[in-house]
Amino acid sequence: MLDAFSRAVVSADASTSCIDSGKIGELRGYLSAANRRLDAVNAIASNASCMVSDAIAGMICENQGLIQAGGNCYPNRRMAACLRDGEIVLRYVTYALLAGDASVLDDRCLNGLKETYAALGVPSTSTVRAVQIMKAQAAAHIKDEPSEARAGAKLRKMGSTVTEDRCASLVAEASSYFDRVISALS
Ligand SMILES: CCC1=C(C)/C(=C/C2=NC(=C\c3[nH]c(/C=C4\NC(=O)[C@H](C)[C@H]4CC)c(C)c3CCC(=O)O)/C(CCC(=O)O)=C2C)NC1=O
Repeated sequence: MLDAFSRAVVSADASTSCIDSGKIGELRGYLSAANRRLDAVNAIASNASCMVSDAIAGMICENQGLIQAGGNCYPNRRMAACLRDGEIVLRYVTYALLAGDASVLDDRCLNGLKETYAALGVPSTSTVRAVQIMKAQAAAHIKDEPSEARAGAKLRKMGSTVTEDRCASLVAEASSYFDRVISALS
């Protein structure tokens, strides 16, 4: 498992070179935006159970066969496993976002997951749909712009003071980790 710093060391070592100035600049950027990164992680982590249940509910609304006999969210045992998997995926995405590196997600969550799902008959297209919903939710929470129309009375804002770019680079980075999950399952 690597983070932004150990990744720089491992890559430099692989080419027997020193850490170049471009890399140092990137790491300096990681440090100077560290508080924003922690806020982004917190925005996801403190909304996680709501995000997961909403994403899985949305996935089921769009494909109700999942909760009927023969569907992979039926019976309750499978429904529970599915919710748990949604939570696992979201948790590993937050770890990657904190570390600034995808290796923890790759090694400890995605490695072999496609094969496990194939063996258990878990439909990847449905899982991908739930992950897409979580990706959209995460972007809204990191930007601290959850949609009023969709959240209704449950609308919850983190109170971010960053207004100029709504943390666009962290939204893009988090999105890339969700995309990684999607491509690992596709
Ligand atoms: C730390 C990393 C880690 C991951 C990623 C993980 C995934 C994982 N999900 C599993 C099962 C499962 N996963 C699902 C998930 C779903 N079914 C659906 O229809 C939906 C599309 C989807 C939810 C989005 C279900 C229903 C099962 C149980 C399948 C069965 O036992 O028949 C299993 C088989 C063992 C078990 O049931 O616990 C594993 C290993 N376990 C881990 O330790």
